Amino acid sequence: MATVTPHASTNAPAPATPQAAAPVQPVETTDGFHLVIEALKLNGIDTVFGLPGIPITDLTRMLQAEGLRMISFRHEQSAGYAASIAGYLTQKPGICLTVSAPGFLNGLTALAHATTNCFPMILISGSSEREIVDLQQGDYEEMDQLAIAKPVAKAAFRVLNAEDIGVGIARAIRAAVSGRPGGVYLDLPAKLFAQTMDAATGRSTLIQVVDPAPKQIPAADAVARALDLLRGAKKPLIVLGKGAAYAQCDADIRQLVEKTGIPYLAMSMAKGLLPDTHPQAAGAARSFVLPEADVVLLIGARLNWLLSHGKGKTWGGKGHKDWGGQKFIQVDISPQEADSNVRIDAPVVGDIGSCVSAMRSGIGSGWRKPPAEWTDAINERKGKNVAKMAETLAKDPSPMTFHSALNVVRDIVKANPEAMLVNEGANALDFTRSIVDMYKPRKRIDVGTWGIMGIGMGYCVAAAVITGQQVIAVEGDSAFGFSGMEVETICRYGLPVCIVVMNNNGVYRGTDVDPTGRDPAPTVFVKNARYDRIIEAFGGVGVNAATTTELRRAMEEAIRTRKPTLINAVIDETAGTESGRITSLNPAARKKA
Ligand code: ADP
Ligand code: TPW
Ligand code: MG
Repeated sequence: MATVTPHASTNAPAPATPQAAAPVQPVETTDGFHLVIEALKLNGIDTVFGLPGIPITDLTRMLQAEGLRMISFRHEQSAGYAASIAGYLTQKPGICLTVSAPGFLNGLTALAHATTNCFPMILISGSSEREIVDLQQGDYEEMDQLAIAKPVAKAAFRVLNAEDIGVGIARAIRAAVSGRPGGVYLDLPAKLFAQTMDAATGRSTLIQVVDPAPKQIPAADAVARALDLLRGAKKPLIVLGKGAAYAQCDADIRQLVEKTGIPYLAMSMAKGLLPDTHPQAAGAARSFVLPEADVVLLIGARLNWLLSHGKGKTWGGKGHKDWGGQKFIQVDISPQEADSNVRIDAPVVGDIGSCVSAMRSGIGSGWRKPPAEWTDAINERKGKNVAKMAETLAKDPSPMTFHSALNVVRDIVKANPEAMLVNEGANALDFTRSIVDMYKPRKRIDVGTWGIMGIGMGYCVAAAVITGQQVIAVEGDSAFGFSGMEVETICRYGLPVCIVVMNNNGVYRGTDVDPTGRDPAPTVFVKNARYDRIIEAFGGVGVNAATTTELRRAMEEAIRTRKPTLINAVIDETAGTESGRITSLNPAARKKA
């Protein structure tokens, strides 16, 4: 516990820096600042993502002085996204620290994103004087932040007294990581930081959370019901979602898949949980297996829009809302997830590690692999689709297309399977997901459940800081723009990040025109922009790549040197499609349908 000089009153402004106040007759006292830091440390939190300002500037300095990593961003949204993905990668809550009202609001999108994606994260924001805020007397950055955070957070807490900091942080940690993980808001009013107390008393108020994410063992009859269903299947299919990747029980999942011999689909961020080149991978035959399968085992994947809500034509239903006739088994930690879209015949509620290992033991040794008719049919489709794709990838047109550029990225990722891949955009996202194979778990991080733009650079920073691995980001030119200023952050911390901007001059395509001839069309950007020059302003390496040879050389060099690099990949502006793969979700397309 740090020793600080006592302040005249709890309202006294904090010293500008921890060093600034000369310790006159040090007394063993502590304050709100140090209690927050000690509580985080006590719970194994070693990194904070944020942006300084009143009232948390000194907290950011002290965090650093006390040995935590304080990663300082240019916009709170990026810091928040970084915290959310750090939570996903580590199973510990990612911490985002912001100032009051506007800083808090900038971080709020990421908090909502964490909750939506089931990532554990804590947004800690400083706030203004409660007495003034609640009477709406116009305080500096006045806002009732707790009330605003509640609807988008899994839980929200406020601490008013320094002796409650330990409880506040313990509750925030438990709420973030237990059960279905999510985003938690922790409101720390400015007054709290300067409150002092006797250090020994302060220490005794802190809580080291025991077993923050307790195992949840599935009921034996639920497991038996699921296995009975699976055993009777003629055309079984496993769908792995990012919950399965989050759970970090990779060997168990692999054994379950391989022991049963059931073909599987990996959702975007579950790619690499088993290598995409695995013989049971059915991704290349997705549109065949979804409508054909008779029993589907979902592991950590929700039947939301990304899986067409488990019904409609994708699943073999007659109309767009019709059930396709398949039975579902759903493994999930949330007991409320089952039946959210279609009937779940066998819910298995528990943590994925426990559920998968119970199922694995339950299948025993006499398990019959799925009928060859089913697996052969899948392999035939796969073979055809892979051959067709190989043909397209082998072309090397000028200018580059998404395919020819991504063929390079595909090779580079294959040669560097430990690298983290960050991905956002529309075409830049969809083509990367289908073209670039992943080989290891939790290496692909992307737009997630919302298909959100703006996660890019925040994810790059977190991925590099947390894993220490090379990061490769494949970014649409529009997507990149949402967080582009964070290339300064990447350069400042000297992170091994190679950003490839797939520059097709706009959102989806660069070809739209304003029918009146007055303005640029809403979807287009400055033609032939040189994104590579942005990073040069901060001492990073910028490369303009007009050919696949230039792109390959630049990526190889970035990985060899581990220097922050931004490659402007010049892509044919006519190559993309509207909304990438989700054109059908546009209202106009629906009207036509
Ligand atoms: P995807 O987008 O990859 O399909 P989703 O985000 O829709 O994945 O689904 C993830 C699911 O995983 C959520 O329903 C969540 O409750 C569940 N989940 C997350 N962590 C665990 C865990 N440790 N054990 C069990 N289920 C989990
Ligand atoms: C926060 C809507 C979805 S995809 C996209 C936007 C604006 C950009 C697509 O252009 P990009 O990719 O990145 O150049 P490409 O390869 O197709 O040209 N605001 C937020 N999130 C979303 N999803 C949008 C807007 C959108
Ligand atoms: Mg674009």
